[in-house]
Amino acid sequence: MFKRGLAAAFAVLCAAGGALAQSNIPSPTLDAIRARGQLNCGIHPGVAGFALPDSRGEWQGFDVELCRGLAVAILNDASKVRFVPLSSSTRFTALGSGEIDVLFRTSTQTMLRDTTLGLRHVTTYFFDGHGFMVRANAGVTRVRDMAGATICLIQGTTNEQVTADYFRSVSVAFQPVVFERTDQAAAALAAGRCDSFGTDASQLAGVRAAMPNPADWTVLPERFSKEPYAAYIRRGDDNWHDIVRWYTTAVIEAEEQGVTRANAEEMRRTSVNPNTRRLLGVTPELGQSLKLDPAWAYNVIRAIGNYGEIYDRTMGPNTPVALPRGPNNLHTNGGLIYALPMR
Ligand SMILES: N[C@@H](CCC(=O)N[C@@H](CS)C(=O)NCC(=O)O)C(=O)O
Repeated sequence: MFKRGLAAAFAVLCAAGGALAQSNIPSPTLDAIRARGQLNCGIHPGVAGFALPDSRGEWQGFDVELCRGLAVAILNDASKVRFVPLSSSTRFTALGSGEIDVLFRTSTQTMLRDTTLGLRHVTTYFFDGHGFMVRANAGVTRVRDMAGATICLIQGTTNEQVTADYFRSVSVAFQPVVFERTDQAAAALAAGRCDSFGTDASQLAGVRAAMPNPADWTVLPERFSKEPYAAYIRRGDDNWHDIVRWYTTAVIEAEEQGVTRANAEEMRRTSVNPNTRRLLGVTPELGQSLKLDPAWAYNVIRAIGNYGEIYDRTMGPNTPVALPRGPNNLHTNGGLIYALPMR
């Protein structure tokens, strides 16, 4: 009897020990955000679907929403976020120098970024792949046939290397024309200075949607790389890592559980499902483990909705970007989006 009691006590300690031990370690990033009352969030300077100011000058897009939601998780206020637009080539140094707390900026996770920049990438929130856009009447169907083509690329991106690697691998020559900004590359493409624009396919959909006549442009169906996006943070702040990681997971978990902006309040009141009660903070352990309000994830879902709602609003079929969910569907619907267990 006594032995069994002891074993049970150890089992409880084993399950919760990590969280209890960690809650005493401070997070310099979280403390700084609380002290200034605002999250500094690095975003793309302008691509439809991820981050683009609307006609009232308000930032809209998937990455923008993830910034707003993180501000809600910490400060319970979606307006307590300062958006810092960053080019591809300056984004990681801006993060390293402390100008931003987190980077939600169409940033692919790669091994060398993870191991050499003094940064950490967090949880995959978007699966993409490199593609090429050409004029619809160019008569091109296969990228391999673009021998000698001039290709617009953006400096400091994975896309520069992916393009060079591909053409080298098939021993075909091409001419890179490298720009700092997406709008410069799109303008060069429209003006005929490049035969093609090579970047992540989701962003090509955004660039195409913003062209004066989108039907003039085709995103070729081939994909040349894996471009899984995650938030980036600085190394050495494990509690901040936990917050960004489990915040991103909660947005996905909400969709898996069918918790939406509209029904979150009712589900919080009535659900008897322990997973839902934990997620929505009816029982407080998840928030406690992150040193956040028990209602942190509930507040997030009320403010920005679940993963699918954010997707639909920013790049879904009823938006100009109109990107099919494909790999960004839940794993239960044939996609790759999968929340680690929140318990
Ligand atoms: N996923 C890629 C590329 C991301 C990306 O944002 N590419 C283009 C956009 S089409 C860009 O950087 N634009 C720069 C700008 O407009 O400042 C990476 O992590 O390197």
